[in-house]
Amino acid sequence: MKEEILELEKRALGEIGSTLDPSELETLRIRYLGKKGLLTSMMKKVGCLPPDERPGVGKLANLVKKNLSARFKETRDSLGSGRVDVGTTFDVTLPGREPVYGHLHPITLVIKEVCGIFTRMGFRVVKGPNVELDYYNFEALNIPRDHPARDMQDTFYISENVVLRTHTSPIQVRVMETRKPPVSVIAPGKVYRRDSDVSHTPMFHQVEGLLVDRGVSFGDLKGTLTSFVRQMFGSRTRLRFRPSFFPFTEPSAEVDILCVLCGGKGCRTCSQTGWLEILGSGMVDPEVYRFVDYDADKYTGFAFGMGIERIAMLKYGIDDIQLFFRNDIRFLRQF
Ligand code: 2NM
Repeated sequence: MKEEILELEKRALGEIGSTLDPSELETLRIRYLGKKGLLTSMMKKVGCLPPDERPGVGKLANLVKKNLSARFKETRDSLGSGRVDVGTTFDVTLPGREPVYGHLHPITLVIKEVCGIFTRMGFRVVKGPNVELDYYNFEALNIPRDHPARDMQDTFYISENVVLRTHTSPIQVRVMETRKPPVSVIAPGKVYRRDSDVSHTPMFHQVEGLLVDRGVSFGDLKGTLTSFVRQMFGSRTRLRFRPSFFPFTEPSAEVDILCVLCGGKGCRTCSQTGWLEILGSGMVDPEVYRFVDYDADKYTGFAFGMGIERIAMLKYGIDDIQLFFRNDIRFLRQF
């Protein structure tokens, strides 16, 4: 009888091993271990054996029952509750699927690149509020009440004294108000203007910089910005400083680079001038120092500002600013 029990166990284990379905497994369990099951019936016959054989056979039968019960439970757990078809078993040797990686928006990438260049020169990145007081956005920057930039046409007014900042310069005013020179900061962020057509968006991005200390000259401005432009557009980039005007700097200069498209010959992008304007700059006007309580006889400094969308368009040869805001994955994934 011992051989019969062992033979039964072998058969049962084989059948459990080839079962792929929980209900099939349950049928199998009942066939072997149920009330009228094969092993159960065999155990009932132990009583009919000669007394000296009963303990040995009984012990073996109990052991086999325990073993089979454990295998049934184990197999049920590993099969789970759902069906597993022979055709959908896993091939653990298959290579994984490549995940779809996202990346930063091209505008964010350019902001990081610009800020990186200036932080390596010792500037510190500072932030400020997008909703700004008229005082910081205009007044302290020497933009008088009747200045055209104040016009309702250009500025989003929240209330009489509160606006969406039209540039990031108010950040620099706030820095000067709270820190004594020497200061050197770089201020990136969103700015807002009531301007919306093919070449303008009501929100765009700027990075501005400010450096104030004893003995800062226009030469320092030229050296710093030349270094920046050559890191940004290539070490052999030709550039020029062209006289300009801003209410908050005197003297002021705009920086042009030789047109990246026509190489200076003149084309549509550079309006036949051969040059592309990329940033504005100047020596901070002593008038601004009065508002922030800096001693204009002790300190001088320079400031500059650039539109990031424009820089990104020139750097990557993009002709439509709206592309940055349409979230078209075919455009975005190229950066
Ligand atoms: C520009 C051009 C020139 C500028 C000036 C200041 C401050 F606060 F120091 F007065 N911040 N930013 C500045 C100067 C900005 O953007 C085209």
